[in-house]
Amino acid sequence: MTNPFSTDFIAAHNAQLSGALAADYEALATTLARRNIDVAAIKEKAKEFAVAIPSWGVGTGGTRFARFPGIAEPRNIFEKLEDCAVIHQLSQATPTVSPHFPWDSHDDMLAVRDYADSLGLGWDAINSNTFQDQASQALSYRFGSLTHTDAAVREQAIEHNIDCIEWGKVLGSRSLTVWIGDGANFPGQQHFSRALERYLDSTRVVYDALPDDWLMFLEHKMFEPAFYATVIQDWGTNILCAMELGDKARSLVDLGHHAPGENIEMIVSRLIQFRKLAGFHFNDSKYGDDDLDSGSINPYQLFLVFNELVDAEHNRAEGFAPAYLLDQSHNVTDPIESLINSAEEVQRNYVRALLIDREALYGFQGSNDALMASNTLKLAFNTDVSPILAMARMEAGGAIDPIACYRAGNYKAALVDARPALGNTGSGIV
Ligand code: PSV
Ligand code: MN
Repeated sequence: MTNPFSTDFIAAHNAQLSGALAADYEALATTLARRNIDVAAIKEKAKEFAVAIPSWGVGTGGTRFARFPGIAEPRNIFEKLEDCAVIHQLSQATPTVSPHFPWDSHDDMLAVRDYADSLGLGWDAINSNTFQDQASQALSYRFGSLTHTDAAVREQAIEHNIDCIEWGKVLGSRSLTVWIGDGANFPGQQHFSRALERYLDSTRVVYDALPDDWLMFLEHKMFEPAFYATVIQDWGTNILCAMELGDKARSLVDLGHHAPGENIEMIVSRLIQFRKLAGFHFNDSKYGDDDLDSGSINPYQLFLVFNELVDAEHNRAEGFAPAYLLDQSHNVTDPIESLINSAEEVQRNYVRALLIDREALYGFQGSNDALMASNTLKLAFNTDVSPILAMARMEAGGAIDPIACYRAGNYKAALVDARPALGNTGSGIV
């Protein structure tokens, strides 16, 4: 592996920027002190923040029409881990990887775990995939998987999820995320309640196979690949299923899986209130499940989501420990750069939400001062917390300017020969 990002390399890069950073950080500390906020305490919280990298996110994504691969794409789980390690080294915000099976399958999962260990990476939620057919599989998921009308197809999908749990045990994961593409493309095609009953019957078997200390994350999505109706279409169906299954089942919120304009932060609040929030697949969207970089389209929405999360932290909501994961598709950027940027954007909105004067907000809510309640949020959102993020990163061993440092390392250019093109330029999801 060619990894130019040694501690010395990063430190030398930081040396050019640390003087300006110290000045910016001090100026921000003064501003925040006037608001009774201790910048050092916020910086420590920033250091504790982590978001998992989706293994599928380090390859170039594609739309239904085309894929334009970048150079030196990772070709297997080992190379994906190498790219994830670079992202974490520079950002110091992404210590874990969320793998997707069978995309990341390998004969020797112990070797995969050892390799991640050697790179300083851990594991987050395992993802199953019964939304595509694999060359080796006996029965097709064309008309569904866990909800298929044919019991044999359902059994095959259940088995795959149980295999995922086994692989996850080897890696040291503690959660399984289940997203299915099952649904209908035509009105009348599917009996809604029978399909949902089949889903519950299938997921109950998977749920029962979970180790005691594991959680099952159910993921909803209102459309695609089924364009008329999906079986687990929204957070309502999701939480009903999670309640049916039991304590270990929670609802995962992928920001792109809702109707345009939906109040996602309110969904988050409801899931927290009923102790059913699994966590997030962070990304951004303009029209649908666009899987764009986090914070690139609607950063205020991301901030409002974190307002709810920090509120729960503040009030010490029982059992509150959501999983933070990215789930993006990078079509025109180097995925490493997009993931570094996105991790920072998610962290940025967490830190901004920490700046909200919560007691003042509760006061304005109580006195129905709508304008000042909104302004209280805006004051935090409009604060440029970049110096806190950069200082936290530098102190943790990361780069003050991770994108500039990454570009200075010429990482991908140096890997072109070692990682020849896959030749897959067709359409396709990741
Ligand atoms: C589906 O659109 C999804 O959001 C699910 O999380 C999948 O596992 C992921 O994308 C990867 O394609
Ligand atoms: Mn997702």
